[in-house]
Amino acid sequence: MRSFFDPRQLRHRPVSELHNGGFTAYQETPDRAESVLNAIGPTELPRDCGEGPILAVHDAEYIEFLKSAHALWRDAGRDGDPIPYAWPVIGRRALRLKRIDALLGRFSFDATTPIAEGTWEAAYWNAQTAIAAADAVLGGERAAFALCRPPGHHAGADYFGGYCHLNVAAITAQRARDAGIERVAILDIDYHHGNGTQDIFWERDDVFYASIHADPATDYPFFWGHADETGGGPGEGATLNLPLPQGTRLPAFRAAQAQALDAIRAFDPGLLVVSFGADTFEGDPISHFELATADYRALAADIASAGLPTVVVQEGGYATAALGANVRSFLSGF
Ligand code: OKP
Ligand code: ZN
Repeated sequence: MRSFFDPRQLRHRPVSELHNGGFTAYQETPDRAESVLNAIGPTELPRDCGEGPILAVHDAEYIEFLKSAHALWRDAGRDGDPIPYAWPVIGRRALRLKRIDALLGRFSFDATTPIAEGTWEAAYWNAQTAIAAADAVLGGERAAFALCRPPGHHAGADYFGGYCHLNVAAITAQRARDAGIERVAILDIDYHHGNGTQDIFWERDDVFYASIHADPATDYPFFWGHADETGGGPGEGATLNLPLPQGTRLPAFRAAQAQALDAIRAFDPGLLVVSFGADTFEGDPISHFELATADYRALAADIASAGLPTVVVQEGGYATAALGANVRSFLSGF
């Protein structure tokens, strides 16, 4: 399978994250990508398609913020990396304040995701990697893999969080729409619900979003991904959430995925985007499903049997040493 990656994606290197009331080493490391690269062999560099396909999904003011946030933080005299800590929650006016602290709160939904010096450059090339995989499939490949890192599915049109800045799955889906594919489906099988992807396509009937994830009653991101969230307005019915309990193993996961694939087949998309997270792995340090390395091949084979042109984008997976083998197992199912 053609696979894409750009080494500039490694330049996002926050030092620490707020976790369980203290600062711990940042989990979403560049080593994750190295683990995958070592396991899957050579990848292709993306070409530079510019900001157009990013702005087709994300708000221009948000993109300007991402580019400038780290420098504004330094200008304010701060060490370390910017982390939001104050938000304009319900009832507050959407003020266009200039202060970096206010901007951080305006354009985020949580405090887990610092913006390091190289974050914009990494996020930009991360998006180009996804676009290159999309273009390969739009050009006739049966399937392609984008080794995206950082992940993307928690990022909304105008917010970051959950280790994500640019929503690579959404950018991929929109790329296909703009190339003339009338209906696109996204299957999100990361351990966590992809709140950003859901929000971006919530009111749209041309992009179907199906997600299998840990029940948000017990797991991050808590406020999205419940089974009764099915889309709004013209998008009613084009969002499908299948939360599963902690401890889920292959049989239950596979059954949920079969249900999602049935709904996707009924939607009759011209292209499928898979948000693939390997944080469903039994050895994952921040998650609580029990999938084994060999299980990923079986899940991918079920997806491949849907017979759709498919772009796989990497999302989570934090058991770094095993991540490469898990991704290789998944890709082998195609
Ligand atoms: C990104 B992806 C903080 C727990 C939440 C953020 C998880 C982000 C997961 N103590 N941390 O893999 O969906
Ligand atoms: Zn995840």
